[in-house]
Amino acid sequence: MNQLRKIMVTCALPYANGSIHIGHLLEHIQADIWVRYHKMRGHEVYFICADDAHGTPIMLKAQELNISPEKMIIDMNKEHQRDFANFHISYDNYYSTHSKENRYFSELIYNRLKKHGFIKTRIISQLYDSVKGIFLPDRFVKGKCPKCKSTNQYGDNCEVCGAIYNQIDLIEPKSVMSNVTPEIRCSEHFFFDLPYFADMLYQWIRSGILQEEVANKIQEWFDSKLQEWDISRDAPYFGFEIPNTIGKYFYVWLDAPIGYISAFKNMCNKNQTIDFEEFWKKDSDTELYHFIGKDIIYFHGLFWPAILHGSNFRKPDNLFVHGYVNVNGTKMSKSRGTFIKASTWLKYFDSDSLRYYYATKLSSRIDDINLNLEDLVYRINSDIVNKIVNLASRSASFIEKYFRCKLSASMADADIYNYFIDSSEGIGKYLENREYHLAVRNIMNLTDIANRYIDEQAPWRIYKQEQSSTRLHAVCSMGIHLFRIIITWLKPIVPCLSKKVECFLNTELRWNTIHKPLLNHKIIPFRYLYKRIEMSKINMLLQASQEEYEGNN
Ligand code: NOT
Ligand code: ZN
Repeated sequence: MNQLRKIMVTCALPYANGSIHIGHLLEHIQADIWVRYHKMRGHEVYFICADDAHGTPIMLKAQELNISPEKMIIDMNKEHQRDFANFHISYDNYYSTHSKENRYFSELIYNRLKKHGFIKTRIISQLYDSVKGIFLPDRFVKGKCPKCKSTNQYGDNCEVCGAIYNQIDLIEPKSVMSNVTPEIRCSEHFFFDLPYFADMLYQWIRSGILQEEVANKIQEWFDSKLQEWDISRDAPYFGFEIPNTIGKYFYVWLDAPIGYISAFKNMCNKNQTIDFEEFWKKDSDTELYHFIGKDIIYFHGLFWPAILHGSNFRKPDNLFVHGYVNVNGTKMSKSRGTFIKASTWLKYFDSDSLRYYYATKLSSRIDDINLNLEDLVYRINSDIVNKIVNLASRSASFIEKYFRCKLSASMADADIYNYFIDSSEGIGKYLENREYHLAVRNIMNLTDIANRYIDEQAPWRIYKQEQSSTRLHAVCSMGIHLFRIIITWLKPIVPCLSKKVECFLNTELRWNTIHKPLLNHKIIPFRYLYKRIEMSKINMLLQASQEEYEGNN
């Protein structure tokens, strides 16, 4: 028995100004499989997330909807929680960064950083939209790249030549919102002294824990020298005001990751048996992992560990970084209908289908994942329906008809059973290492072996020759035994299907007890476990998804 661990797992906090879509779901499904697997193995795991509720885009979106940001983020939070629940993402707490706990920890961390001299102030020049009355975030201003002169580039970096620059260096800048030429205005800003933490970060990055691609990416930023980080924004801003200032707010990216801490704290408030300190104190021997997309490595690989270190909290043990989702080979697109919302998906397909398909694609690498919808339908029908569910149904029918739903008292083929059990740790290792595609491939190979066993033993032939003999009983029970092992392995991936199977097998599927076959065990009459999915739904899904955005852009 391996040692029991205490683990915190987070996903990136979704912004509170948009719906959950299949791009988000890749990450939440990836993390959920990992969490469910570790919980199944008996570890103490807390799975935490929250809405990222602050910042200019959220403020502007609320204005556009003509409601207060407070109201908008409450509605969004409900919607997000509903969508995640419908995909069976098993959060232990889902909170919001606009919370009293998050204000408390943001202030605490800021005050500690300040006390240690890690916060500097400086006057900077910024682009100001005098029509809208706000300083423009980098994504709200476009102009010509100061380096390669490409047009239509955002205020932070050039998508053509990759140059990183300051928004005031953009040539012919225009506000994306009002299309006016912004003015340059000066204002005092607060900076976090990231360069001070260079040595600590270097060690953290090079300690060998990070995915190689991630370490290399962070290394590039190191090579171009770490910069002080602007953590303040001027009013009007939706966020937390910085203590002892007037009209200065914490930049959303400061309080967003602190949301991990405060969502955990909020859970501890609700469940007093969890010890907050044990998890977040500097030398905690619990584990902390952040599942994130490759676009936010910068924040989690540099600022976040530095801020935690500088304010006397523990650091993450690792970042689990994934790539983006492409649909049918290209970037998700609203006009093509491939920017599919979680709720739209569920009108045409079930949640397990997406979970299973993503699992067949996910690895520990940061390559993009291609969601090919035809391939998905094909894979689900072929793997889940034709192979897995069929294994159960063809065995169960005899057990039900001739043996009063009771499995045999002895095992027909202990060698195959043991071969399956011997594969278990290997499959577990693949799940642990986030090589889900290998876990699934392995499980499907074993499913083929199980089906071949039934094909060769041919219970229908046995029945013709011997009627309801002991051999028929043992062979069909064997099919059910192997089916049980297979679904136990798949339980973290397809929770809905496994729940139905638990009902059918009249037992809880537990990783640590599958080595014991269900001898003499009574099962429930077989009902359909998973319905074949239809190719014709694909176009309906894309169409519906496209319509949702029409006139909405
Ligand atoms: N809302 C952000 C995004 O990119 C993620 C915030 C993650 C939280 O969707 N924090 N950090 N660091
Ligand atoms: Zn350029």
